[in-house]
Amino acid sequence: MIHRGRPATIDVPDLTLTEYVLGREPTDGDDRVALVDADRTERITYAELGADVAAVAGGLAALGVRPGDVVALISHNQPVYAVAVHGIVAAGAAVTPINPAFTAAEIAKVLRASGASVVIAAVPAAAAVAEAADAAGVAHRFALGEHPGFRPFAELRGCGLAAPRIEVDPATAVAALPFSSGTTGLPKGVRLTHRNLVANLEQNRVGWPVGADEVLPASLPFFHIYGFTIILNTGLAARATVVTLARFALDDYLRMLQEHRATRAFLAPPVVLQLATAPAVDDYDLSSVRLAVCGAAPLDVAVAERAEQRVGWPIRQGYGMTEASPGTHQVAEDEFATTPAGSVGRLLAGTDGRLVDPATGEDAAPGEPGELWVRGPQVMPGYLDDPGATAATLVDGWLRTGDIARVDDDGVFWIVDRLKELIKYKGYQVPPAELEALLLTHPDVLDAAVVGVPHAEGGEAPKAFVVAARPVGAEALMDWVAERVAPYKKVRAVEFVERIPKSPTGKILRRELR
Ligand code: AYL
Repeated sequence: MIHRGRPATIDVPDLTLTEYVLGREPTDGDDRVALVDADRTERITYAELGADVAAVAGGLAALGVRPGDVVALISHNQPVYAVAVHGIVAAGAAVTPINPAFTAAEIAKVLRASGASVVIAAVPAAAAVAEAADAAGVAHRFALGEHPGFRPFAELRGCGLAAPRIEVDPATAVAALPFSSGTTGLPKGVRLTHRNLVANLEQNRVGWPVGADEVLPASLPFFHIYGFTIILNTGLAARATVVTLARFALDDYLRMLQEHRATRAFLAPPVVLQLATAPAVDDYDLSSVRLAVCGAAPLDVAVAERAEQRVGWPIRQGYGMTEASPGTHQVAEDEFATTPAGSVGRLLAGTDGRLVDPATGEDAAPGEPGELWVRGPQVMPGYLDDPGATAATLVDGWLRTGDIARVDDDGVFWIVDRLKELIKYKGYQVPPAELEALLLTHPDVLDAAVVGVPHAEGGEAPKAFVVAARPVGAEALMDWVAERVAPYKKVRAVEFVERIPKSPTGKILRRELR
């Protein structure tokens, strides 16, 4: 049975992402604030944004960047992030967003896999980026500020060149190339076309329209698809004001909501947990916020209800994945009161869904849970350079989500379990295969398997099962991993075992370990 979104179809404007977000009309004369950081040290108006994006696109084109090229952007949230994203996209290139907490080795992997020809880095990440760019052979380096060995991004922004006239087909050209491990294995480049991203912005707008007078607090990172589409590009396309927070700390976040009079909130489950429990919540006036969305990992209903009581606004879920730009489900604003906090709402406009019995590959019986498959204009055409992973993930035009869902008679969905091996720590993707491969390079490790286990703050955290060649301490092993991965990927528990349970074909039996 195929479930349909509300409405079942949607018209997707035939525009590039930047044309859609910034408008085809010039923004000069629009002096309203597009972006400001929480401390009000950097502010960009819509007029400046339009002019700066054009200049950056012109500067990148002068450097030789052409449609089909990839530019890496490695930064925490700050107003200039939007100038970089749309400068890259307006040059016809794809932006590959990278977490600035990555180690040099992790950054180098993404630079190599994406084929980036230019990197743009925030200053705190610049040392690691320089090492990674050396290793990956990326010659063009810009810093969002000043850093030795990097040209200042201000040179591009102030170059005075006009945006190039580019020939890109929004339906096929890639605008963003985020990395995701999807349902299995190592992170892969997710090819999101202009049309995918424009479609998702349109789809979200149907049930969740943001007005030009709104203030959107951006505490979730723009390098993750949630921050990229649902906050940054949604806010700019609406001509609202986006307020950036460089890194999440509860007090800074609450102060931002209060001082900037934020109109809605974008949450992930660990933030909801803090809103439910931290005493600081009572010290701030949060009355400007009307409603909040939560996504990226399962939300505990009791925690959500406690948070709602304390903050005074309703919290309802959105759901999706990087491969779907990311939204596929959302509780529409006008259904907040009638949809329980545990539900992810309905399929978005123009999105189809099915529930498939993972054992048989047939549709699940009515009323029964099954693996959620989704289809719509926001779904990627495939991974970069990985036909095997693409074929395993996209089946007859359907995206297999690797999540188990159920749906009620009215078309309202619940995510009830995760089938895929992916671990989510604070909503961030931790691919077990990456930690397993790393552990196997440790001289004392013969075999290893990593699974997600419940974790108070993170929701879920990686635990390693290890077959040791000789006695080695759990703490020592965890420290060794911690030196080699971004903090959110840390292994947080170790258990030594005699052997790793595997199928006859050598596949790790994670369910048994869990
Ligand atoms: P990725 N409940 C349970 N699990 C979820 C939820 C949710 N509401 N949202 C995302 N996930 C899990 O690529 C699920 O396993 O994109 C899914 O396959 O980092 C995986 O996270 C995808 O992880 C919004 C607001 C989407 C946020 C998002 C998050 C996208 C995360 C739509 O409106």
